Formats: sequence, structure tokens, C-alpha cells
Amino acid sequence: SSEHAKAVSIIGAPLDLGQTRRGVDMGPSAIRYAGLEERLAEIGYAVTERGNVAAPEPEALTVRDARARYLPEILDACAALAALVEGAVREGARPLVLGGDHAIALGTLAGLAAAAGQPGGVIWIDAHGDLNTPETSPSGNVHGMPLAAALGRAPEWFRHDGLALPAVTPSRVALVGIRSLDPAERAYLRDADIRVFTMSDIDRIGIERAVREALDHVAGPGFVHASLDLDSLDPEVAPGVGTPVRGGLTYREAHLACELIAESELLGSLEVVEANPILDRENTTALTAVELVASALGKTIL
Ligand code: EXY
Ligand code: MN
Ligand code: MN
Ligand code: MN
Repeated sequence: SSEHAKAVSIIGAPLDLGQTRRGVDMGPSAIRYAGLEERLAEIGYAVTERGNVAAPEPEALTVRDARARYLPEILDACAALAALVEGAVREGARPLVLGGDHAIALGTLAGLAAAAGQPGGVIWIDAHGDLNTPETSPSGNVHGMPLAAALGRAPEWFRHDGLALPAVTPSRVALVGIRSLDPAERAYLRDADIRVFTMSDIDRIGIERAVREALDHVAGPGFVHASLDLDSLDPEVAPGVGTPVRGGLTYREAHLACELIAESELLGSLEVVEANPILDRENTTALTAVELVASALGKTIL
């Protein structure tokens, strides 16, 4: 049915340098332990495990610039991830990247852009915009910046030999589930051709219409990617995240979003980020991640 292969390459990116809570580096293990590979095999995928990219431990590093903590090390890790993602696409498989904090999305998107030879589109499902630059960030946490970096903003900060930037086109970006923006992110979004579906919009028009319109917006040449930040879900459903925000997607809304993504057959790749087993209850967030990935890759109830 789909032009996309029934082959998936799992790539772990256990990076936690983009924020300050320990434990998100265990996200890939937690998601694998929750039964990812078996779940994908059940729905007919040929799964290849690529293991993890190397990610240094913060204890072994020093912060050189508080405006973007650990940025040089994050860019190196993202470049390594980009190479694996590019390789998976060239082999005809769909990359499925497991975070790690959301900073890794810069590597995923750069790898997709390198494989495609051009920027693409992304549906970004998140409580946050991740559109800060080192100059506007209130925290210096790079996991609040990857979408800005992938869009080619603040290039003097994010330039790296191993990263094809810009990796995404503003007119092919849609944000879904948004409920926490900083002033500079809000100002940027006022003028950018990015579609934003806040939680308030979703309350009004429903998740189905929001995701259908988001998918229309991101469709196009190059590639279409989905970046799923687990903090898009309500913290009661997904407590194991470092930056929870009340008022998020319900379990069923998140599933419907993923089912619509699968039905659209637009997606060539997927990533799921911010799972933190130390903050979780009995691996429930990782388990939810596995279920959502299965829905996004075509699992249906009937
Ligand atoms: N906007 C805030 C900041 O830049 O520090 C919070 C960012 C949280 C980002 C999470 C991963 O999506
Ligand atoms: Mn995020
Ligand atoms: Mn987030
Ligand atoms: Mn558009």
C-alpha cells in the first residue's frame, strides 16, 4: 500500500545533555524493554536494531557557554546520529529514533535532509515549541532549541560539518499539542508560516481535524518526519518526562493522532523522545511510547 518500506531501523540516541534531569539517557533502554521490537514484528515489519549512538556523560564535561549548555558535544552526537539515519534511509528502511532528550531531533532531521538532498517537512507533537535559539533561551537547555536549529536559525551556533542545515522548510512545519511557549517563540511564530495547533485549538476543533490539517501542511518533497515528544501527552498519562505540562493530549487523542499519521502514508521516519524512566511510574511512559509508535506505523484495532 505505502511507498514506504515495511522495514524499520531502530536507532537509540541516549543523549541527556540537552536538559538537566538525569535519566532521559535511559529512554532507549526503557522503550526497548517495553517490547518495541516484538510489537513492530507483530504488525509485519522487518526490524533491524542499529544500537545506540555514543553520547557522553555530563559529569565528564564542562559547560563552556551557559546560553547553550553542552552544545559542542550535542552537535557531535547529532552528527553521529545523522549519519546513521541517512544510512538507514539509503538502505530503504524507515528510521525509528529513540531518545534521549529532544535535542537529538537536530541529528535526525539533518540525516533525513542529507539522504533526501533537500529539506523536508515535520509534524512536531510537543507541549513546547522547541524554537528557542541560544540568544532567546530562558534556560540554556538545548532541548528547547532543536526545531529552531533544524530550520536554519542562528546558524552561527549550530553549524557543524556533519549536519545538513537547514533540514526543514518553515512552510512544512506543524506543531501539535502546544501549551508552553516562551515570549521569543511566540514572536517568531507570529510571522513564520508554521501551522500551530495549541491544546486550546485541539479542544475546539478536535484532534482529528488538527492532525489532518497538520499533515496537509507538512506534505511535500524530500521527506516527511514525525517528532513525538512524550511531554505532549498529559502528565497523568505520561509522567516519565523531564518537563511535564498539565493539560496535554489524552491517551486516546495521542493514539488517534498516530493512527491518522499512519493512514496518511506520508511518513518516512519517526522519533520518540524525552522518556525518562527515573521519573516514570513502572515504565508506563515507555510502554505508551511503544503503543504510539505501533499506531503511527499502522497498527489498527480491528
Ligand atoms: N521553552 C523552555 C526552554 O527553552 O527552556 C522549555 C523547553 C522544554 C523542551 C522540551 C523538550 O520539549
Ligand atoms: Mn520537545
Ligand atoms: Mn516538550
Ligand atoms: Mn505550508
